[in-house]
Amino acid sequence: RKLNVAIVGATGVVGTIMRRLIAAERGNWGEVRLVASARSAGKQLEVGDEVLTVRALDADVFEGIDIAHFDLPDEVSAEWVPVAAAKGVVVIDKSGHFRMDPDVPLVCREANPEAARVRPKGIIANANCTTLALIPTLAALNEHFGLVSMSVASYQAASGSGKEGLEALYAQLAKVAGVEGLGTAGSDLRMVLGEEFDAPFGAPLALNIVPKVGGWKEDGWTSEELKVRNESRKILGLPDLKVASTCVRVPVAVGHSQVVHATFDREVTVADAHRVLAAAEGVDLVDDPANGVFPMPADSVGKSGTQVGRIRQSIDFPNSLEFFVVADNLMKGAALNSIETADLVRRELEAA
Ligand code: 2RA
Repeated sequence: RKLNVAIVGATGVVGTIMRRLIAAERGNWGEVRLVASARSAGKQLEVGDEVLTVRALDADVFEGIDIAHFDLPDEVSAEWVPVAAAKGVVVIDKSGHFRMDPDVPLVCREANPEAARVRPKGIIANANCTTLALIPTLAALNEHFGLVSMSVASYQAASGSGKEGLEALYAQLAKVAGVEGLGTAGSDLRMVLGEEFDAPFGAPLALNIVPKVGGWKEDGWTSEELKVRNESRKILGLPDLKVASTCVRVPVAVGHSQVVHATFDREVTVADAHRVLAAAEGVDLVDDPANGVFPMPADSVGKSGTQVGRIRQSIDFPNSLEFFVVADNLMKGAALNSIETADLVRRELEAA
């Protein structure tokens, strides 16, 4: 029989992409079930040509489901993922709640596909979008050159904060458009936007950048910066990887970019890196400086591959590379990675 799949959190920006990706592989599945909060229950949503009615999240909604994709706030996942898993559903959870649990694999198929088979709690975690943008490139380079450390600075899109973030950015852009000289004198930007536009980024995003993504943690780090470090270590199987990270929100709709300084245990030339990355799964090499070709968030939207370019051998550190990575944060950073992990599980269950 064909397996049945649920999308839990089907109405958000990631849920919309999940429905599109499931529609593209509809033939692989029996029933597709859409689940959301009670507020959205009864809504009619499309999955390809089908119109499905959204069901409310409750214990009964998992009856007959084999694999469930969860895209819910951390505290809601913490409560409901175990409910689904207890019913024998394999859950692929995008929240941060289970990622660092030693009994929950954190899977990115370009790095550790085999980890998806070992899931003592019936739960597989999907990493944070910023981490996932890096992993395909890092996994390939690590396999060939031995990754020792990395320093990362991110340029993260507003949609990382979901529908609310995207709508706030568009509202701010509409407000600042055409205001001559705005942002050049005193605090005029803050006055035009008004305090209400501080949400959800903690500061204006139009004509600005915000060097804080996620919540504050100890010693001035943010949750996002710690996720890049801890999740990269776990997925790459490098518990001692040295990582420094600074995460920044920029006025971009979709596409998380990162500047990376990565150090390896041997010398790596640009030609070496090109050879490896041109053949790497999940990586699009976009690096032709002579012709002005480099990755940008505007070109990453909707793409399955992570885009990497501006690769340089560090002038003062021959074992280090500088490069620029961009990924659609809603695709590889969220929906696509979850779909790819589900594909690993589906093949395993079908072969059993
Ligand atoms: C962000 N990484 O961009 C977060 C979302 N998971 O805000």
